[in-house]
Amino acid sequence: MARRWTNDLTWADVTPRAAFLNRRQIMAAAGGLGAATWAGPALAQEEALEPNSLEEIRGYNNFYEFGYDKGDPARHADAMATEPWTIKVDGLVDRPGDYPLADLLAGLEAEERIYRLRCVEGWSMVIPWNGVELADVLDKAGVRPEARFVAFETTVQPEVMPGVQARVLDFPYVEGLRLDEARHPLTILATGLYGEPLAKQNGAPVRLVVPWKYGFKSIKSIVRISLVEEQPPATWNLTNPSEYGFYSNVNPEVDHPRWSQATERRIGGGLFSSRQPTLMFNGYAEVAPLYEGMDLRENF
Ligand SMILES: Nc1nc2c(c(=O)[nH]1)N[C@H]1C(S)=C(S)[C@@H](COP(=O)(O)O)O[C@H]1N2
Ligand SMILES: [Mo]
Repeated sequence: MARRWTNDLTWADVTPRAAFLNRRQIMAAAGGLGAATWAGPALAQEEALEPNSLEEIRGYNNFYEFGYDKGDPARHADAMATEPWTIKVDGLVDRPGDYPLADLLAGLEAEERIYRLRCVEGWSMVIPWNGVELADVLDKAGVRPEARFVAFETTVQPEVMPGVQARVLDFPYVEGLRLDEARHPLTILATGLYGEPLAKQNGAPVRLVVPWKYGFKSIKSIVRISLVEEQPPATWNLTNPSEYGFYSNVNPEVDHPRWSQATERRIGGGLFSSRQPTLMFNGYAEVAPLYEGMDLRENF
């Protein structure tokens, strides 16, 4: 069950570095109160992380299964069936199977994570997710030592998905992470936001959130998680490999071939608000060691 979003801890209670390093202790200290807000290392930036409104988060979406337009998901996604929900966990795991979602989440406490979401198109939001660390879910299945990547797949329900009918992309939508990215403590499976279950347009009942990567890596409405040895296919990378790399880490210094990635427009910032600078790794600099020795222009 997702925790209710409260202000028992405020931004002022969270020290940037310490917040990340001692997060478990902070969560434990707050545990008795039943809720905690973790702003994470984001506060290392001068920017205060003011979440977008529920209306913004539920009304301006990318979920191509329901169409191209930012309003299409909110218009059409309610028809998607989300109960019961089973996730196939397969590949290089000790305990493969078709898991009811509740079984995968059993015993794991949903935490609040207030993250920036930076879309590759150049807009962004701040979203107070509720979710669990993906690593904890992977551990339930038991990851075998040969596994090097994690592959994800979204549900396909053609009869209620106009974008699938129109074949705007090849479906099912698929994504992937390197295993160390998947196991990073910032990587979560979100089941709610603002303390409420996810709206279907946001990827109910469970979606990935990888806050240092462009939004398209954060695959919605997941029905399959596979542990694999080779780099798995990823929908936008397959669609246009010269524009969308497998890694797709937010990087203000590596432009999209058709536009700059140096700045972004924060949704809700107002019609005349100026664009703000995009931060390396979307502000989550602690992931940098994952890419040590890699050329981030080549591995974009
Ligand atoms: N299955 C699926 N997942 C998806 C997408 C999609 O089209 N289909 N769009 C991605 C993109 S481009 C972004 S920016 C985020 C948007 O998430 P939000 O609508 O919850 O803000 O979802 C990502 N996950
Ligand atoms: Mo996106």
